[in-house]
Amino acid sequence: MSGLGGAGDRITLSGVRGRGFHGVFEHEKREGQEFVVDVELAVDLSLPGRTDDLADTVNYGEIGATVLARIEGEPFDLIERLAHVIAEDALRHTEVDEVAVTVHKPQAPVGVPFGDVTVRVVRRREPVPVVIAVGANLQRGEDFPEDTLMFAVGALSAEAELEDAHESALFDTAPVGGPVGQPDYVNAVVVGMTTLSPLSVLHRLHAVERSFGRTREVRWGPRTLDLDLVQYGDPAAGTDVVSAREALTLPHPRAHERGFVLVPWLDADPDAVLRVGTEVVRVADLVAGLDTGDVRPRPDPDLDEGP
Ligand code: PH2
Ligand code: MG
Ligand code: MG
Repeated sequence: MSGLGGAGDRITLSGVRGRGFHGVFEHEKREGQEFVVDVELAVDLSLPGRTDDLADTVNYGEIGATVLARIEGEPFDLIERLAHVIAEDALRHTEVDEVAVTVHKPQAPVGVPFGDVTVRVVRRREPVPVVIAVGANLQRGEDFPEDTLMFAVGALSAEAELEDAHESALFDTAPVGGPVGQPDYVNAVVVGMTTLSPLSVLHRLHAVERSFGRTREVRWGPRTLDLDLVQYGDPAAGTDVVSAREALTLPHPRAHERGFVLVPWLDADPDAVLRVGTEVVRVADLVAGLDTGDVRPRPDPDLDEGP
């Protein structure tokens, strides 16, 4: 379980101080006073722990600068509001799963001798839809690719904390790219809602891949399990995340031209839309414009095949 309630990874920056003009009273807006802010971020730190690369984590210097800008910026009546906007700023970082912000106002006009007054808010992301493409074309021990796929779909919903998850039918697909002669793939798409950050979803997918024996091999080569994050958020509502970072490329740069992603996705969600550059297009329209002869629904094993 991620988040500030559990035992997960954290980045904490405390005691960021500056002069602000927040307060209900006219003299507070005129003269200003000191505000002190603590920020606690729930962030999966396993990747930067391995890579030693600042690009894989949240730069606490950046957090500090935005906090100070909020302290010194537009005056609010309430420190509740100041804490809220600082929390929203923090959640814009694609690594942050949850944030707690404490605002101290030690010189507040309380009317009695006092030590400190604080508000603390804890904020998670609003649930957003995610689209995950699943593929396999190697047998894993006793398990055929279609078995691996079915197990993986179950593990995925739990691991990526998906709500309302549902999956497409399975499709047999001809390999696209990679070494010649690799076996056909079985592909499916899972859609669901998550409150995890985009980067956490990606890390959870890699964890599921590893737990199914996947090691990182040749690009586009055969694999026991491949989980790709196709889209995070809803482009129709403008909540989708667009990212060109090496560690997180969103939306998936080739999804719009891949029948083995689009056909199962349409099966899972007939109303699906995908951002392609600056446009938001219906997956149904993309599928209609493709030659999908290489993407065949698998015969449903539950269907009676007759005498
Ligand atoms: N995945 C690839 C490369 N090629 N071809 C098909 N048909 N299905 C896949 O899932 C697939 C592929 C790289 O991830
Ligand atoms: Mg892939
Ligand atoms: Mg992949």
